[in-house]
Amino acid sequence: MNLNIKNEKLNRWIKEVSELCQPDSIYICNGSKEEYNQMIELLIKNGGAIPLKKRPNSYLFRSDPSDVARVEDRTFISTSSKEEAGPTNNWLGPAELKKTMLGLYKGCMKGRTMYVIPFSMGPIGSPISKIGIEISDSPYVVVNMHIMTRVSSRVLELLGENGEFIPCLHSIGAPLAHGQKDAQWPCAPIDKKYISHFPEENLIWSYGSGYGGNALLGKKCLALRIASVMARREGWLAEHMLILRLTNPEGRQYHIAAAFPSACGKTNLAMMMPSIPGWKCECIGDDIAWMKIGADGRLYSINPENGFFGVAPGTSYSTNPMAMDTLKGNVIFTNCALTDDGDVWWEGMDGDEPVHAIDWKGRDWTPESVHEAAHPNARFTAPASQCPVICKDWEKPEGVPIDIIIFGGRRSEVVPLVYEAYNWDHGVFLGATAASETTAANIGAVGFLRYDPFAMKPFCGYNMGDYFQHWLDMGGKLGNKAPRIFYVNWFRKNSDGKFLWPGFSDNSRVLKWMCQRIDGKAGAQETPIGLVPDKEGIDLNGLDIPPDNMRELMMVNTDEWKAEIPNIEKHFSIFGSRLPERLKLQLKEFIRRLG
Ligand code: TSX
Ligand code: MN
Repeated sequence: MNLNIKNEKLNRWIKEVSELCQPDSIYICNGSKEEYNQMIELLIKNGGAIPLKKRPNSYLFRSDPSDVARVEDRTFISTSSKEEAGPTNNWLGPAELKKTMLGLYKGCMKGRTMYVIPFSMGPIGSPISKIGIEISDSPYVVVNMHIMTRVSSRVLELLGENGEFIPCLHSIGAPLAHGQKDAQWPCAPIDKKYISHFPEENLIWSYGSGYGGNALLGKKCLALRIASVMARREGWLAEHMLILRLTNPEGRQYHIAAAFPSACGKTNLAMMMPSIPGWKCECIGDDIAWMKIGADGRLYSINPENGFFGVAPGTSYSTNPMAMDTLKGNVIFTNCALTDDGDVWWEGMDGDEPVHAIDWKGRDWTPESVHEAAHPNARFTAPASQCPVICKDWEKPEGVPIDIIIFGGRRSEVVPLVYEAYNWDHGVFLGATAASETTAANIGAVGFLRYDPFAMKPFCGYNMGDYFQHWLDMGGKLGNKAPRIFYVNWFRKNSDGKFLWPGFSDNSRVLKWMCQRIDGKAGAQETPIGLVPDKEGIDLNGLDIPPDNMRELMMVNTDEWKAEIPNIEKHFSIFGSRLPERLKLQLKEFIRRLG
């Protein structure tokens, strides 16, 4: 077997995996358009891809009903000691986990082609980028990786003979016997699914699922879980953050990175169109930020991804027009509904519901149906380059300098629209205590407060206590060049249960206040929780919002915050001795300020 690959480690790994998984054939991907089209043709013939008449070069897939989301219960951080994985991760020892998974991988690609996918997270050749090689038996994974990462033979060239890469092994876990008819979405049952990370050897093993973050291993597995460990080792940050550039009417640019738990509208904010005249917003990324300290001592960020893997339901011209325009062609849709005229549809799209559609399970659907037409976690995979407001500098190898870091969550009560941290350590405290109320988009009970520190709970590849310490250490290195840290809540409600803040485009007013804070042009009031805008702080020009609403939005009720303290203490207690002293001090000072 001569695959014409110069990298010895890669050759050895391909040989090892093919002997283990026993595929019928091996194909090395080059990332070309022709390859994409060939793969799509194959998927139309055998893989359930439905071409969409209404959108050029766009296809709909329907997953198995058991394989519709990331599987956090089946996600493992496999370090030598459980302590290293920490209290927020599932842990299994490497020896045990590898033994189990080797058993599953044995012969798992029989009857299938094994694809070798060389990809770069970040612009190819950027000093912040990392190279991964995904081996997968799913052509659906290949086409999605083409959009979400930079798949290219140039990656293999860059690797050379001795270059380092992150091996990402993926199988759907559904070997085919001779003559056996393939399923439309082959995958393994839930108890056989494993999404495993071996951070001590920069290794990812995924088995049994073909969906999203379980299978497109460059995203959550590499760019967050493995990268977070590398980032601590190497002194940088791998974060679950959107990145945007805001430009004021004078042309001054501000770069913002923001972390929110799921169902808070991260993609909507990343592509937001400001409602205040003269301000411009451009998207750099909607999900992941890799941030390194540059030669000038500032924090520079790249988006390691090449596309958007966004939740479709709720996306519309009113919530996110720039996303809608991104989706006009060259898109893969998964688990959306199919309309009679050959387009996709989902709940929350603009206009009238279709009178008839085919739902995500392939059944007839009408507005009278009791089931949803699209799965709530239905997705689009679209090239970032197609976003009308993609920033011209989004692929700059050195990244953009971050001025502002935002944390946030969905809280119907207690938390004001916006406040600023007193200093870096206080900002880390805000990130570490970020919490959100669950919605129908989450699993489990609705309206229940869930702590999701830095929006990284499902994505931190090591002990989260150590992760907090790493953030504190980064503050020390950044000194007075550190970005300023803010906390936002777009979701506060009045006593009638109505949202107090219009959100969406009007969030630009909140971002403007942050920019003016940076420039020393906006005042703030000291409160026990942090710095809140002055009465005239937020630009409300052209917005019809009653002064009483603004008062309610900004209100800091000391008694309500005192009631949060036991929850924060309980949340912190799980980190035991790994909880940094500096965070304990922040909690103590917060309690003191509350009086
Ligand atoms: O994404 C949201 N953002 C950020 C936008 C840049 N959403 C959607 C969240 C689900 C993913 C929001 N929902 C936001 C928001 O700022 N705010 C709200 C709550 C809200 C919803 C509707 C209205 C106002 C607030 N107004 C009307 O329905 C007219
Ligand atoms: Mn995400």
